Amino acid sequence: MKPAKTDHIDIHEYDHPTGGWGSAQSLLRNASGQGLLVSDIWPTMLRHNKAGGYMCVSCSWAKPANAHPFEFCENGAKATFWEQTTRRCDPSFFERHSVTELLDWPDHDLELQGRLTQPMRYDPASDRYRPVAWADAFRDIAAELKALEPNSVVFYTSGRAALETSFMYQLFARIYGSPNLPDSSNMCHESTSVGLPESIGSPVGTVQIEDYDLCDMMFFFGHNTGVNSPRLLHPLQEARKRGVKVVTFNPLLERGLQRFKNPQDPRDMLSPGPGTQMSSDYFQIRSGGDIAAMTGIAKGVLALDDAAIGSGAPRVLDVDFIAEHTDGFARFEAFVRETEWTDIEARSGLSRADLEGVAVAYAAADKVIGNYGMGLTQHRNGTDNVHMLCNLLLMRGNIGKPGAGISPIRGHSNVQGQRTVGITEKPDLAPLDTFAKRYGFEPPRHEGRATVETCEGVIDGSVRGFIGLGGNFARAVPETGKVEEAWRRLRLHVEVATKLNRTHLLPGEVTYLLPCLSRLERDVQETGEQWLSIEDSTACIHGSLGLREAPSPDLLPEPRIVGELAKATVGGRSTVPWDEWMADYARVRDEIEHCYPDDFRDFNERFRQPGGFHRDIDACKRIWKTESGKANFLAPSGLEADPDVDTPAADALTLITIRSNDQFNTTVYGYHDRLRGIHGTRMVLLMNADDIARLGLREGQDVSLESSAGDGVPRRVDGLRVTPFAIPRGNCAGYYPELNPLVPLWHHEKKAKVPAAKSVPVRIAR
Ligand SMILES: Nc1nc2c(c(=O)[nH]1)N[C@H]1C(S)=C(S)[C@@H](COP(=O)(O)OP(=O)(O)OC[C@H]3O[C@@H](n4cnc5c(=O)[nH]c(N)nc54)[C@H](O)[C@@H]3O)O[C@H]1N2
Ligand SMILES: Nc1nc2c(c(=O)[nH]1)N[C@H]1C(S)=C(S)[C@@H](COP(=O)(O)OP(=O)(O)OC[C@H]3O[C@@H](n4cnc5c(=O)[nH]c(N)nc54)[C@H](O)[C@@H]3O)O[C@H]1N2
Ligand SMILES: [Mo]
Repeated sequence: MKPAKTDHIDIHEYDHPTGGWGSAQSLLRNASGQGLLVSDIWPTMLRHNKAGGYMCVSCSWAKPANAHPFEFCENGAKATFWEQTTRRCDPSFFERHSVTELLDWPDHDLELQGRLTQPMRYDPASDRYRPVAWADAFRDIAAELKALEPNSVVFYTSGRAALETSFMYQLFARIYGSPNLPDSSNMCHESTSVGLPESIGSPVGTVQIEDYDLCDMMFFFGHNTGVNSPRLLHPLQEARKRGVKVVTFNPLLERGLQRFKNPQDPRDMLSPGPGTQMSSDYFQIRSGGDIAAMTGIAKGVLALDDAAIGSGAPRVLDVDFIAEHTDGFARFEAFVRETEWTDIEARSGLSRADLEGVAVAYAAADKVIGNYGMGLTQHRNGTDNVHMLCNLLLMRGNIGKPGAGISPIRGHSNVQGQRTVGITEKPDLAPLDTFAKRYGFEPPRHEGRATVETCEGVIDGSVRGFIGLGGNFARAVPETGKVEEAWRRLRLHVEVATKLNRTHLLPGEVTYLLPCLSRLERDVQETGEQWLSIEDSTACIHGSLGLREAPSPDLLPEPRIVGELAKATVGGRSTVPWDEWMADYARVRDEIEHCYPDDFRDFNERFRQPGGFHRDIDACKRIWKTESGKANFLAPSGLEADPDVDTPAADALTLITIRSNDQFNTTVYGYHDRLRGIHGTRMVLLMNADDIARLGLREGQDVSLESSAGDGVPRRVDGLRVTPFAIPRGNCAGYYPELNPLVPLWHHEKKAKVPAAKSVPVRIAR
């Protein structure tokens, strides 16, 4: 791929808060880039994240019942404009450009072509996508699927498709006979989905939006809130004004967790000050140093508790809670006491005094929320990270009470919900017996392929068919070089998508690109206008009603595409009435309620209420669905982030792959990472100034990075600009997905298999 055209590279420190006027300017630039007028976008934005409106297609952060008149943020609005674009990627575009030619285009330019307008089939003779009728596409794909061995077909989901679509999709895959249901979660919060049940017996967090108004302290571990869940800055700002302590651990100084001005608050915008200070304490931890840091804080808490026992003061540990509700405290305590401060300091890069200071603040707080993101989950020991944050919270009874809890901040807008309704490769996580009985078929009972196994299967040829319900799979995964090369050997490649991306340019022998409506758009079926639903990061279910006209008359809604494919492929093989479901999504909601009665009681009656309805999460009520029946303290095996990489060579660096303020995953809106002061290019390598000097480099120099994973596999990315940045020595950072070719496929979380994208072993190529 050619590097993106860069008109003007400008890198300088950004001296303004998150939000503020910079945010407003960025939005205007974005809207006009999509050919949108203010009069056009206003009516839409007023129904953003509101009861009776549509739910944002960007992040999964909670949608409060008492919504602000403008319940959106800079990045939610950008995502909405990007989808509403007046541009169209129609058959004439594909007539002008061959697929091989398009492979040279940067990600940004591909999606910039606008919304896909017609179903297309790849024609190998002309190397072009050509229009095809929907009926022919469904018939042909079904015939291909029937000829393939179901175990060799993968059904991927990216995290946007609604609960109704996702439920239908997983049933389709299972009736067909494939348990291969990976989703973007496998690259994201799978460490949470594996780690939390072991600790507290629930795969999702325990915090609701109201808890942010009640807490008196918060931790932020490895989440870039100002960019990736900006609406969370609003409750956070309110909390800071109440004097709540916010303690942040992040290798990079991220502006959103430093300073914020609320663009929706005129007083904030017009005041000359620097904005609200969002973190009371900000610690630039070394990548992968979180277990060490949390062990240090726990050590500090134990020391304070020892002192309290000595002086007869009230205990610092919540001993009653620990006795009644937990298991494994003694083992955990032994681990913490035995771990030396010198190791903690070396591994975390933080001082004993600082960590003991955090322990003092933690011991003084009654209600504490532990927030976290990819900085904890995308590591070799991501589940240990999750366990460790639970341990820290459990020490003082901070799970299962108002104002406290654990808050994994999810990614895609319905990624959590997809899991709830059966998108999983693990047979134990779906109610297979209920499916079998209700729909009269025998689902596969063995474990299917998650993302890493899918990549392995594409490379070794055991995966023959791939259906993508959204996403940009081949671009988002590790080892992209090898995966792309092998992709062409697939027999069948089908993508359901809104916009063109790089994965679509990797044809198999038979390849279809099926364009769908987005959630913003009206969906009218035989029984009238259709609602969809999603689950947010705090386990609240919301209705969503599209209001925009479809960008092309030839688009179909996702439930119809899934239903028609299912009908054509497995029509007579179950009792599922696909036609009735496609005609009335309320019928699908009734089925979801039947299969998941505890989570979706009175689904159709409740899902449109403001603020959504909360799924009953046992851990919130201190009911622990673990083997021990208690919340478990789980000690990590050690402090190392990456037990399998030997002591790194002197020139090795640990690469953190990050998102800019101008992207949503592989969707690159533009080249302005305003909050980090990087404009005009994404090909940067952020480095500590001492490392730049130590390695004999200079600012602005063009370098190549190569893998230092020690497995002999060549991996390399060229054309990176050395850029000094506030980052710990030995760490460096650059953008995802450009740097994905450097992530080894085996370099993933031990149990959850999330690619360890925050600790990639690299060196400067000489
Ligand atoms: N605008 C926008 N919104 C998004 C997305 C987007 O791309 N754009 N993506 C969506 C998705 S799918 C997801 S999963 C979320 C992702 O949201 P986040 O979880 O915020 O993910 P990242 O931006 O990848 O990185 C998180 C932070 O972790 C820090 N970090 C890296 N390594 C470590 C470490 O070892 N320890 C600690 N403590 N911190 C570390 C990084 O410096 C970075 O600030 O956002 C969602 N929302
Ligand atoms: N190195 C590195 N790699 C990473 C990460 C990282 O931090 N570092 N993060 C990982 C994470 S957290 C995630 S979640 C994955 C993301 O991986 P994916 O979810 O696979 O990727 P996206 O970029 O979100 O997918 C964008 C595409 O989705 C399609 N799309 C958008 N809206 C819709 C819709 O409504 N319906 C349909 N059918 N299609 C739609 C569009 O065609 C668009 O091009 O990447 C992972 N990869
Ligand atoms: Mo994600």
